[in-house]
Amino acid sequence: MFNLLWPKAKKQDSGDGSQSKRLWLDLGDLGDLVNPNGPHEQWQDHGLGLLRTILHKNGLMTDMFSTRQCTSWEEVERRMKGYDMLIMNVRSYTYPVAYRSAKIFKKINPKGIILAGGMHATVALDEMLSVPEFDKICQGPGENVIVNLVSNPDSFPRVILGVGSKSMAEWPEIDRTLWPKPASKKLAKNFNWPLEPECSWGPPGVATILTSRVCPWQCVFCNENSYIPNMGRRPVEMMIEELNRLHVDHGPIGSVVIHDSMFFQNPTWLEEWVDKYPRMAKQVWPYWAAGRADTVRQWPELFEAVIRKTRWDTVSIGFESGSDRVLRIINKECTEEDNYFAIDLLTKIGDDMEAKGQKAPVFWSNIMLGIPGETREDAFKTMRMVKYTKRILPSISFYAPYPGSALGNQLIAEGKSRMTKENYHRFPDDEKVVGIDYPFYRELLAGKYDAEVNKGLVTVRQDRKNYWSALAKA
Ligand code: B12
Ligand code: SF4
Repeated sequence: MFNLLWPKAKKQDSGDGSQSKRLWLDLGDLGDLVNPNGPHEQWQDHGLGLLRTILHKNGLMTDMFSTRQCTSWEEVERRMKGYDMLIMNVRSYTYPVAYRSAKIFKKINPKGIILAGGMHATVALDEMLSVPEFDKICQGPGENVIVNLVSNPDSFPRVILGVGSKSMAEWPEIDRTLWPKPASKKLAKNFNWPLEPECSWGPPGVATILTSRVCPWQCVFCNENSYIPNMGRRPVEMMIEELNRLHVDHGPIGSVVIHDSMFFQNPTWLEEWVDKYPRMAKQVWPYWAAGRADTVRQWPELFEAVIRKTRWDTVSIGFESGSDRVLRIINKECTEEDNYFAIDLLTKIGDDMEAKGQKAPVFWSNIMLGIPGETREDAFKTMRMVKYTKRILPSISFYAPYPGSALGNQLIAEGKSRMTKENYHRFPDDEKVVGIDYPFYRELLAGKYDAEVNKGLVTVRQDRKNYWSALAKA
């Protein structure tokens, strides 16, 4: 099937990977594959994996290294020497690194060409157009354009509209050995490359995988919808076969992370998953995957079946806020009631499983603070919801105005975004929006307002006082 979709291009003069003049640069903060800042910084890029797999299957070899494997910009510069093509998957959060890398590449390889694609090219084209170093900028999906673009870049205009597959069934399995390796002995020890390291969601080695692309909702802080046209989901059996193969070739797999933005959608697919995963997988590996509170409420029996029968042990839900006012501001299309319904249901299921000696599922609970328009009382309600949740791994972030999202675009236009091309990169307590009372939020997380938060609580299930360490990059 693969060759029909991506007709073989003639093998280029680059020969094998080691002599290749084409470089794919994996992007991320310096040092994150040496001595990482946190577990999620080590995860691999499926866009890079997919497109390099397609290129290599078509005889277009690329060398690759990661800025995450380097500890200085001098090292990046040294490793970039002698290439005539640089390819990058640019997301907004890696844009500063891509920008700097492009400048260095052109400085040392002035005749070289730079091909950039990825989320940021789609949502912030103007920003990338203003940087002359980006020779070709591809918006949207790249799987059906990458071969021609890399073989013959001069035949394309500067801005290219990408071409995607109709369904993820058409994607080849990623050759994971094309991903960057951990670059220190210490990190390599528990990394399980080309699987990925564990991050407290399940046992190592971790296999990350995608079953669906693009979420149909339109939360105003998220730019998912502005990005890739909807496409068919990866068939259940294909996904199980891939996991089985990974287990044999690179395993053992300890747990799986399903990186879909929205896993708990499309009941027909989920029913098939409930039926086949426990029967066909070499092991029923526990996994992390994302849902929404309203779909849990819409299909509670299905939710329960997925949890119990397929070991959906870490349930990521974008609760975002415990206040209807804020949920409306962000067009979450979920209510406080939906959130509490999902929390109560998982608690009930977890209590029952624990009583039977099984491991109870836990929420990976995504929470945002500092949304424009949020009042102190709204924020108290959100922390109240967090404290009410019995089994929770809280992931709290200060709202970040990403380009391409409705709210992000508006705040950027109003001059209220503090994210710049030198610093999209947000550390947990970075101040991202003008006019937000960040000192208040810091005190809230440090427990200073616990009396107010606890006041409205029927059941305090978390006696944790300080949520500072739950603050994640955003
Ligand atoms: C998995 C994932 C993660 C993982 C792993 C990230 C990683 N290392 O890859 C984790 C959990 C770590 C993560 C974290 C975050 N993420 Co994230 N993540 C995703 C997710 C769900 C899937 C990414 C993916 O693999 N997609 C599938 C691949 C195949 O697509 P792709 O990489 O875009 O590549 C395609 C095209 O872009 C194009 N392409 C790419 N490169 C090139 C190059 C050329 C030359 C061409 C022609 C084409 C091309 O072709 C590819 C195939 O179609 C996306 C949502 C999404 N649907 O993409 C969000 C997403 C990328 N994440 C996002 C955000 C905001 C974050 C966080 C900041 C969230 C947070 N609040 O913490 C953090 C930041 C992490 C950090 N390091 O700082 C945003 C990015 C917004 C933006 N404008 O860039 C997205 C789009 C979600 C969203 N809708 O808001 N994320
Ligand atoms: S925040 Fe989640 S539910 Fe909302 S549009 Fe983005 S991926 Fe979908």
